[in-house]
Amino acid sequence: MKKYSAFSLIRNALSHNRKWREAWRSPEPKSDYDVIIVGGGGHGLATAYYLAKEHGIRNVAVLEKGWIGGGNTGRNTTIVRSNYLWTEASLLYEQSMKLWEGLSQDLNYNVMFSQRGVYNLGHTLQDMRDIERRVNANRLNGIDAEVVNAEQVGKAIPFINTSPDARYPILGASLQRRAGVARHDAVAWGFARAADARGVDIIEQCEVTGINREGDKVTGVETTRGTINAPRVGVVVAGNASVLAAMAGLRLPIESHPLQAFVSEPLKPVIDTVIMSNAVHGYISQSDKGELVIGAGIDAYNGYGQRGSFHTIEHTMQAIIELFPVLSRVRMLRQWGGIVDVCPDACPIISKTPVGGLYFNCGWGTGGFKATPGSGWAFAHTIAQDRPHELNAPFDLERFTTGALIDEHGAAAVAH
Ligand code: FAD
Ligand code: PYC
Repeated sequence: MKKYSAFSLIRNALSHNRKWREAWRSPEPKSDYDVIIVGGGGHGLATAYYLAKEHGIRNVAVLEKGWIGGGNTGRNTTIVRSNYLWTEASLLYEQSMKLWEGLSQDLNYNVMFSQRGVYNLGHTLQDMRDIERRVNANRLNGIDAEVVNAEQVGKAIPFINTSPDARYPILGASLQRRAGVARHDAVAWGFARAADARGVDIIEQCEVTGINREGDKVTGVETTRGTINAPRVGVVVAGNASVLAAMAGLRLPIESHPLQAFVSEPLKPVIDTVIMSNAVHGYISQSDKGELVIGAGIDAYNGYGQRGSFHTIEHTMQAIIELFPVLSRVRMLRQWGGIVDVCPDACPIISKTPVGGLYFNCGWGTGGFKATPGSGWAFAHTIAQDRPHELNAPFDLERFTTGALIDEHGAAAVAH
């Protein structure tokens, strides 16, 4: 068996991929579908998968202007947690967490979900009061959460600076043990393969350039590969939501910002959990390859560039070295950016729109990776039933006119 595997590895390595079986087909677009999903990130692919799996709607196209997972799905720092403050948000993220917990089995694809815990550090008495409030709120909603003190933080996280003389001394943290990280590319590929297996057409290199309507109903989209018709269109394009909304004559309460991330040269295992600090403004984990995965806040200006400004890089590095002085001589390997769409209440929109058959899923800001399965699951329900599921009803567009906002700036954490 071993001999065969080694031989097969060499044969595949020399085949220039020609004999590899494609994980999903690359079909030509048909002229008509029951549902079009615009955007082949994790959320769009998950929506298509759950439309087929949960609602039996298989005549579905996912239209992606580049390659699947090439947007924020492939650019994020992979933190998954459900410790939001308000019941509406925490139940939505917790639904996602439950789906994460069975996702590799469900997709028959290893998404490398690793429940290594997430610490949100507290550095002031007010931080600790906020942490206690959020932990209590989480527990009331049946979500695991604990308050730990500085000594426990120091024991669990080698090399972290717990000195009381630090600029922002660590007083404690919230800890969600079921939280962690997942492999972002694998999430896109796993959903794509599983959706394709259920009949969904995934069409890459196909940019949507217009949204067609007759009166107040959507009829399909214009694309760089021609007109494609469908009575229902779901738009899930992360940092481009306002651009797509404008194509349908809609305005969204969204601001687009660059958000950066960084990885270091690979190191031996030094950090086996995820650590975030709002006060020093940085977060860190370690990938399975050994790279330290680092990030901080959005770049303050609006923009559609998938890059960021130098002073944010400097600020992030200062924060990490303040928490981990021992890392000061580690070399950084790569930096990149994504575009994040932020709503005024730091919560997403998963909603019908005033245009019949047109649905938007957007505004996840800096925190939508963790929501990928739950978002797709709820959006699929909204499209299939033409009404929101009770879990995403509070995230309707209407909240911006009724005033029923759900302020999650605190739990959106470091990145806001
Ligand atoms: P995307 O993956 O961006 O997919 C949208 C797709 O739409 C793209 O592939 C794009 O090419 C396509 N598209 C756009 N316009 C068109 C068009 N006209 N026609 C066709 N296709 C189009 N979240 C967390 O929970 N945890 C984290 O640790 C985390 N870290 C982050 C770090 C960074 C640096 C960034 C940028 C984001 C981070 N996020 C994190 C947020 C998270 O990445 C996003 O919320 C989430 O991935 C959004 O997924 P999506 O599928 O909606 O978007
Ligand atoms: O939502 O946990 C999060 C997060 C961390 C970094 C960016 N977003």
